Amino acid sequence: MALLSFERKYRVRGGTLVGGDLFDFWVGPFYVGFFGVTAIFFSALGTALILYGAAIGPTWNVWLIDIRPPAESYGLGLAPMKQGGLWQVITICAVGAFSSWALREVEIARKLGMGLHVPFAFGFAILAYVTLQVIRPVLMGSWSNAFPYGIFTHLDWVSNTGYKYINFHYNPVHMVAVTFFFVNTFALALHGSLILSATNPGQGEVVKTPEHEDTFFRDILGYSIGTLGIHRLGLFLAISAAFWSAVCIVISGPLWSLGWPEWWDMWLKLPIWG
Ligand code: UQ2
Repeated sequence: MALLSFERKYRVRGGTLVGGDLFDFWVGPFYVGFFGVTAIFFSALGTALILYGAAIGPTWNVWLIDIRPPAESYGLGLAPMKQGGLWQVITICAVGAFSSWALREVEIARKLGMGLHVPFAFGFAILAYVTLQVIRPVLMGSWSNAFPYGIFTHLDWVSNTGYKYINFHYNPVHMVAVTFFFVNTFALALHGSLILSATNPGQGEVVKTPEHEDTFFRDILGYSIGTLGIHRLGLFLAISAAFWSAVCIVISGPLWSLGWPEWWDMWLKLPIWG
């Protein structure tokens, strides 16, 4: 079935979580829905506030624009707009926009009778952001612990936060998260190259099948994870990378405030050395 006729066949009412039939329509290729409206609202307002923050700031240089969270002294309270309040409203807009996007994914998946794996996976990205900008600052008692909205300045935040714990690479959960990111790139490189090799067999050759893909890996490793299995593995690796990233930063401060290299002193303090 051609793409356009397939879409027409599945452009049916229903599956909405909120608003019933009210926003159950499309604009061009885009499904709207209640959460399409809220996504547009939060992203438009958030973007406008970033532009306002840039306008009242010292520079229009895109690399240097910087909208900072409130100073330490404001704790978890509301700050005046120019002293971090802007950052607070922008953060609410960001969480509102990301959540709206996830729920719009849910509505579209329900319409199509699909599983909810896509919004589930996206939920881990949202969790990582919320952990950095909300959960950890709340646990530490001040919004000043969140990162600022600026291209260079958020990189400075990462560097400064890392050095606050002397060498962040000694954080054992950071090690786990990095390992998941690397294995994820490895798996996607294997999968992407395998699919392209099977579908591009060369001029005049017929496209190869999953049997060929299985056989390649059985010949070289004695094992093929399978066409469905590689996607399960990919989803697992990706959500694990996001999840352990969130854990590794949320324990830095709330659970461990010394340098991460010192954490390994626990090895010498184990009660097994006699
Ligand atoms: C595979 C398979 C695919 C794949 C890939 C494999 C036909 C099209 C890449 C090979 C993957 C394996 C053996 C798992 C590697 C394990 C880790 C942790 C990276 O068998 O089935 O489907 O794309």
